[in-house]
Amino acid sequence: APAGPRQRFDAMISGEERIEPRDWMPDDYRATLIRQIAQHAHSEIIGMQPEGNWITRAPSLKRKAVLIAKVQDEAGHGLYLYSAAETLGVDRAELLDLLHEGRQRYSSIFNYPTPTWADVGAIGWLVDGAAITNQVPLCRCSYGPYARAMVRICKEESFHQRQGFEILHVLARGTPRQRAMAQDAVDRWYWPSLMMFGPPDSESAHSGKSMAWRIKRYSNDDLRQRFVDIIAEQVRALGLTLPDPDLAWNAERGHYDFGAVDWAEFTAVLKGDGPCNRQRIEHRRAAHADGAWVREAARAHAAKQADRAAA
Ligand code: FAQ
Repeated sequence: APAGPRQRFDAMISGEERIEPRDWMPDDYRATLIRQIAQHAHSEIIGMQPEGNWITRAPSLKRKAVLIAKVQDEAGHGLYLYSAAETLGVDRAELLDLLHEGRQRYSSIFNYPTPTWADVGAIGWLVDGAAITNQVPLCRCSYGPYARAMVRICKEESFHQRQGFEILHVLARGTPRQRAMAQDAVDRWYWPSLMMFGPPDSESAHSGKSMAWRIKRYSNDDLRQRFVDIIAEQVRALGLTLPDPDLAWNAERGHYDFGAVDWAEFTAVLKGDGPCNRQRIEHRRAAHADGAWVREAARAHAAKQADRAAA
């Protein structure tokens, strides 16, 4: 007898074939992808705010040009990701409404403030570094449009990570005040960057299914460990330290041990009680309202084109 759609889907997943928009897929596979891709897209556009804060105050013309390019890349990543989500049968306008109503999430990391220029360096090094660690395996995600979007995004994130590292490297070799500013930024971003990987595996509601469907390839804790192993080495090249007294090489495990993440802080940020949650969402809603005339103009233009084509 011919295989049913579910058997075909299962065989494609276990055979490492890509699922494409027109293929049959289980409802909960579709729902999981919409949740994760929308959250990822929202993170990219909300993630423009903390660094966007420094565009008008970047310390040189060159730094300003690089920062503008980086923030524009984030907008672009948001757009590729909304497009990937739309292949699953949702509309981006609907997803934005859910974000604005607080019914879909964005990454916890973007609820922290950027009081100094060194924060731009720390975001590039730690936040983009964590993002790459999480996203490289997503290039092999079972859903084709998401996996393909990730390939280009990862290339751009690598440039972002390098520019952040270089900012910190320069500051760490600057005046005592610049060095202190770099260390302070690293101290403030280290723990929140570890939280980006999500709750511990024992608390991760979606990991089991997402790993079975090959959306996720590694668990939250495995990726967090991989990231710590990388930054524990890189911080030495910077000549700075990580604010973690328990950070130590464990030869037996072949990994760095690290301290306990404050999961109560993570939960509070997810609930909306982080330092900048309200500001971020208000700014986003205002930006959306300010853009209403652009959407209106685009609709009017499309209608005119359609009329002309019909005439
Ligand atoms: N923040 O069951 P799990 C970037 C939620 S990088 C907020 O483990 P899952 C680049 C989770 O949604 C940042 N919420 O979930 C950039 C779930 O909520 P629910 C974006 C979080 O999905 C750099 C609940 O906790 N990257 O933007 C977080 O299997 C610089 C239970 O968690 C991505 O989104 C969190 N950190 O694993 C831009 C990567 N962690 O639905 C600008 C793609 C978990 O039960 C500047 N996403 N939650 O209410 C993923 O890989 C996964 O979704 C994880 C979470 C690993 C984040």
